[in-house]
Amino acid sequence: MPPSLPDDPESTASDIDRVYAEAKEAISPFVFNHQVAQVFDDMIARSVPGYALCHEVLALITNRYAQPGSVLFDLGCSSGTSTNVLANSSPTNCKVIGIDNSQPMIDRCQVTLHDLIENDRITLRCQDIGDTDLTGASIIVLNYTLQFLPLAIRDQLMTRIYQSLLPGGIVFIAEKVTNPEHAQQQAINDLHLDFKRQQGYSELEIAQKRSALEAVLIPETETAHHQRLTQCGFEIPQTLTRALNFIAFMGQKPRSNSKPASYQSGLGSR
Ligand code: GEK
Repeated sequence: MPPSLPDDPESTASDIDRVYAEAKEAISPFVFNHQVAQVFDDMIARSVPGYALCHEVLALITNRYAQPGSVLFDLGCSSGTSTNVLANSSPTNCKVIGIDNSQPMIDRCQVTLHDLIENDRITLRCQDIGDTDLTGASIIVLNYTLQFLPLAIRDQLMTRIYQSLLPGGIVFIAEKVTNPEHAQQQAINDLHLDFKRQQGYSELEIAQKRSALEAVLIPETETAHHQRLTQCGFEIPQTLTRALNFIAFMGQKPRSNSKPASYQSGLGSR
């Protein structure tokens, strides 16, 4: 079944993901190049179950935890969906910064977020996350980005995020995850394939993209993510959304000498 055009009346056929639609002689590792940037919004919405829900929850988190006058980072901002949520859900004196090391993605983002950039609400930087100074942040977002970083640097990055956040600051992360139980992993993987078929991807597209992502997207277990946050010192690491093998979770840096106020006030309420 060919992919149908999304509901957005402004989208055109050139915005539809056909990157792996034709048979390729050899599959090279996936990169965020111009071709991907052009169709990115369609690609991610049709590949990641729960993508919209993750951003709805990010809006709630930003609304509650963004600290006035602080910095909010979107690491691996791509076309700016999460960056946009940060800007629209935070006090106007917060500085929102989107970081991505792909120039084509930053170019795409610049178009999507044009008005907010013009109004100095958002700054974009084409930069590696490893080179980004995160000082003064009250929220740091890594939506579907950590999975693309080498495993060996993930602990170190999360420690730096913890150290850079203001007291009470939040790290919000969305990831594809694996299940250590083989049967469960198989079942959830099959459902993810069904999701992609339902979104109009052909068997060829699914197979070629999977092969391109093989050594590039390295998922971990939900437990490994929670343990890493706890080891860094984050309180209440918890999963907020789940759709098949994709989750979004958060951790909070403690406010000095006390549990987070929101945690205390939430007790006993319903
Ligand atoms: C969304 N958050 O739509 N430094 C900077 N950027 C990087 C690095 C790095 N070391 N490695 C990868 N990226 C978005 C989706 S996509 C996820 C994020 C996906 C960037 C990369 O260029 C790409 O734009 C992004 O991280 C990952 O909510 O495509 O599944």
